[in-house]
Amino acid sequence: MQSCINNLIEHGAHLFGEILEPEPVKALYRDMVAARAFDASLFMSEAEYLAQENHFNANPTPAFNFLNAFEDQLRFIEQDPRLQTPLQELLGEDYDIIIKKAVCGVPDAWLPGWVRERIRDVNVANLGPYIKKPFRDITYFRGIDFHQDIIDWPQGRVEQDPSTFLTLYVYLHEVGEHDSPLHLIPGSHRFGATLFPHRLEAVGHGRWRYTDDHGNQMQCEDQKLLGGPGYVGLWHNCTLHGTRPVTHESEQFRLSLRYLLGRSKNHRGTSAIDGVNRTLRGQLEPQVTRRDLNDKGIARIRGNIINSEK
Ligand SMILES: O=C(O)CCC(=O)C(=O)O
Ligand SMILES: [Fe+2]
Repeated sequence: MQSCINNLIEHGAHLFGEILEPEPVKALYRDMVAARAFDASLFMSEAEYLAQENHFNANPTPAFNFLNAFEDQLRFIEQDPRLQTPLQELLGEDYDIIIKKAVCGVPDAWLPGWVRERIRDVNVANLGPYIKKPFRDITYFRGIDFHQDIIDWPQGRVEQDPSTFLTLYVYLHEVGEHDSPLHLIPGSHRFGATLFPHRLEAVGHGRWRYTDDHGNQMQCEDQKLLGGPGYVGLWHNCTLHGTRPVTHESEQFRLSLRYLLGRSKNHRGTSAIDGVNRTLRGQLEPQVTRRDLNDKGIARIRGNIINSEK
């Protein structure tokens, strides 16, 4: 447990590795895959897409959520003491699941031509706005540029304190190089929250120069999270991470679990996350987190840093 807290302080992440029992993870994966047609039929027609007012509300919520049908099968993960114990230490015994969702990495072969054209070079290729409404209870990505998970939580969105939020990611099947694995930048949390798109310059293979909003710089390296069913990673909400799209060499789409955990608003006193946060310099309660969207939630800044590696 101490190693989990120390790793969050040192690296902004703790990688549990393949700690979950593979059999129930594989069964969950099989059942999830069987519950939906994961293919091109998820997408709207272009006419339907154009009839939408804006790009908001294209993500799962606690109530409208594919995972709600799998509550029983998720319990062994959520109640695993090797996860619960450090999380309780970090966030308090009564920590909240702010949101849990299934995340799907979409292969190119599913994309209608008109969608491909529209998302070319968009750095947050959240495909939600292109997906038929009933299927938006999963988040669909075609890679997402380096970001901090605090991006979704500028001040005032929720009752809980977003500076306590941690992301827990679970792989449900083998995730290799070509399957859109997470790329994490250890140490990047130390600048606290910075504005998206982040100032990251490729300086070599997997190496980056990261500049915060005040001109401070650090050299860092990204780390690919490769692993099989039951692999778990946990990261701070200021740790930079992203994904590249599923490649043509991949034989599958990626389906993973993503939990956002936070300290409950009723929690009294402090918990270990406060100690982690005290070691960081920079903003932990940003008022603004991004400058890439217009007032309809549509990308106005293009370009994609994670795909620019030298
Ligand atoms: O699964 C992905 O492609 C990226 C997921 C991610 O970073 C997130 O859900 O915050
Ligand atoms: Fe993320």
